Amino acid sequence: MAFDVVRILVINGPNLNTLGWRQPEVYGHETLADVEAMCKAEGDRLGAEVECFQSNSEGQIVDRIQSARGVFDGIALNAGAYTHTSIAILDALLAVGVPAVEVHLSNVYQRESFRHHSYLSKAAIGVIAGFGSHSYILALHALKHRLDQTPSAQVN
Ligand code: DHK
Repeated sequence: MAFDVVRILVINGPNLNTLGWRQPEVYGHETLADVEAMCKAEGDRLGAEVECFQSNSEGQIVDRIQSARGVFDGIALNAGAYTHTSIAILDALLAVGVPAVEVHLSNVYQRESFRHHSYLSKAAIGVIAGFGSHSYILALHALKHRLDQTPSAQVN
């Protein structure tokens, strides 16, 4: 679906509301509000309207992904620990067909082995991990680039 202004939904999952004080050596010192403000500012630079959503609840994340259909052109998703467990979020991404980039602050491949598998990568156009809050900025650029190449990227 093509829009004059590209609309990107940034979704953060469980425990990402604790950014700033949660394991700062892993996740950095910026708060979720800082990250969301960075995403909106980068969206302005890119000519993209960025909306942000966070939930600790798997069902609410599924609901938000479903409601993106026909409204958003792209999704940047850090599903937190649900990345490694949630077939429901995978199914929601596959159902809506909105191009999604999987985002992680940390380099999950340097961490515990249970973080090495993602259920969501199958539905993502790409994965960005390990750049701290800059991972989100890279995801916005990747989505904008993809959407500029294929304005009708939504597939169903
Ligand atoms: C965030 C989480 O909350 C973890 O459960 C993931 C991810 C990694 C991140 O790096 O942003 O394993």
